[in-house]
Amino acid sequence: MTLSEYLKEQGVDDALHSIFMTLKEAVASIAEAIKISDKGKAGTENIYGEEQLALDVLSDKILGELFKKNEHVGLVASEELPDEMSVGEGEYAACYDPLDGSSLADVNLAVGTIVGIYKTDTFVGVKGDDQLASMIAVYGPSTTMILTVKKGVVKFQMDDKGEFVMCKSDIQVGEGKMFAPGNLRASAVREDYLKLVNYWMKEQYTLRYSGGMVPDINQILLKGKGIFSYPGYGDTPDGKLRILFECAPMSLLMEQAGGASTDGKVRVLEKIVERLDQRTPIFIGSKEEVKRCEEYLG
Ligand code: P6P
Repeated sequence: MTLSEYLKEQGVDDALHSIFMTLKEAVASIAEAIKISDKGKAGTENIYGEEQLALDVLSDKILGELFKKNEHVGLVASEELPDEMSVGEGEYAACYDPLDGSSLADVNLAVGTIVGIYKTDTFVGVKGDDQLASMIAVYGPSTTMILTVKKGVVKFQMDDKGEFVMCKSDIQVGEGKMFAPGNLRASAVREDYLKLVNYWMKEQYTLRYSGGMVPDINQILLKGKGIFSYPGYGDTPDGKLRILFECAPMSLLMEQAGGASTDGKVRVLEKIVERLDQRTPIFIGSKEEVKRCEEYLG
């Protein structure tokens, strides 16, 4: 079953179907760009002061231009741009991290694209629960998309003709001993995080942390188990991961797959986005593991 056939079978409206066709084209182009493009620096910085790579800028350009051409998309926001941008009269809005973990591309590790779709005329004031759909694309040995239109979670793989064919339906996340402990440096000053990481180690959990949130969450979704943690500490109490561009789209996928995602206290999907760059600590994965994080990090 192709992506288009799946979306039609789910009764997705023409506009959302069209937006996913745009995403399919963008993911295929970004996958090609990663293979052939310069992995060097763009000589620019994003609004977070993070050095942009040529690939960051190129991926952002690919998505921006394709969304501009889609009559249903009226608003976009990108992690690589300073603010949200009107791109037409469409009712739908797309927010994205065009190439999350891009610095991993120059050491040939998997990277990804993260997209959330809303029906809104501004992202200020939305919460992740308002998303109509979300998607992650992983550029690894193969190019894949995992997505939800809030009717469960499915995976598609790009074939040699650029078509996306379903390879896993009804993705479910249960329990299991696998952990992806982000921001481990926080355990040097946060006794509670040190205790939590020690628990996972003492219980002989399998460590699976790549430094790329997309492949790390992709792994938890596909293995059907595990926990990804990224706490804050010191002068970054909310960590580094953005609600709008990273945490909300991933949290929708995880909850739709039967997992959970909180900031240590409340569901990430309930958190109101007051600023586009707003960050949040995140504990996402198997339900019982998220509960354990909340107990340890109360
Ligand atoms: P750290 C990549 O830069 C990213 O935004 C996420 O993809 C990843 O999970 C996190 O940052 C890694 O952060 O602090 O381990 O480098």
